[in-house]
Amino acid sequence: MPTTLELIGAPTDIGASVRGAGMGPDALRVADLPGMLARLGFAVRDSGNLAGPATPWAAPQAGLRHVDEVVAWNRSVYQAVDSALGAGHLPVLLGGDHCLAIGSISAIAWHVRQRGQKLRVIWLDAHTDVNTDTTSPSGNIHGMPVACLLGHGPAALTGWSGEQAAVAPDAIRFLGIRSVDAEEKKSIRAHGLQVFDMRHIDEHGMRTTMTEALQDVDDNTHLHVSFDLDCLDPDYAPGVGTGVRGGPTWREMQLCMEMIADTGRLGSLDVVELNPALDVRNRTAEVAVELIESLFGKSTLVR
Ligand code: 4U7
Ligand code: MN
Ligand code: MN
Ligand code: MN
Repeated sequence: MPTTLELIGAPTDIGASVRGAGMGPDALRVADLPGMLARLGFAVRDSGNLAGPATPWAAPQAGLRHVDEVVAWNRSVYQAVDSALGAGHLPVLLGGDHCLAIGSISAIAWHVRQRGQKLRVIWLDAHTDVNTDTTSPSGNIHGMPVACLLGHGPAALTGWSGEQAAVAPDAIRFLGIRSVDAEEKKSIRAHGLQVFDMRHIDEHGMRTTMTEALQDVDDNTHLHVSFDLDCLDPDYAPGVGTGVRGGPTWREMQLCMEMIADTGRLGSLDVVELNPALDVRNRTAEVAVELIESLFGKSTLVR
């Protein structure tokens, strides 16, 4: 029986301060994500788009922008990912901004614990997203999901997996990092987070970097990939709200995805921060689909 991939759209930019990520799910469908996955041999179930509150575009309050709405969207995401996993499907969250990883990864962490598996999160991003309400320079919650998943930040956004920390600090690998706020650096050091930043990729290359990042992934590991499209260099992926120069090329990102695919342990995926309002003829959505094709084993099928 083929693995069933369940696509869950979460059309919102609630955790950002640049508008447009809410159009991400449909841009990925226009770029034929479902068709591509079906051609790879998967059963694909597109659950359509979740509904949630509109984005008020209000100023941050007590260090958090739109916190009630962020909670509401993440609740829907949690439920959808939880029922996909309960049905034995592999959930693919189509964001939406990166705050949605709180709900997605919390649901995944719960199931992984029930199954007695080991969770490993690969965070592909220009940013480490480890701010909290007290450290964030923006108040934007898409810069806080890692902190929330580590059990830090507002009570309303922590503890969702049934434990204060959904993810242990040593279960995360960051890749492509090149924009880290001063307070985030302190928290990275305090938690001993493993950050493979752009300098590391420059000095060692993507192959060595991925070998390191995937070390000790075994056949009891559930691999979750949280793919923020601003991980890529903006030359290849212009359709993002918080782009930073100097990211991996299309080809480097392909190798990253291929090496994750080679583990055979991919168990869930977030595709976030795609902003069609800033894109050029849907190029970033198409690039995302090409990379996700490798992540789900395009190249291994021809070996
Ligand atoms: B994304 C930022 F200050 N660190 O917290 C912040 F630079 O999900 C950016 O990675 C966060 O795109 C980017 O606002 C969040 C900023
Ligand atoms: Mn980012
Ligand atoms: Mn901690
Ligand atoms: Mn991010």
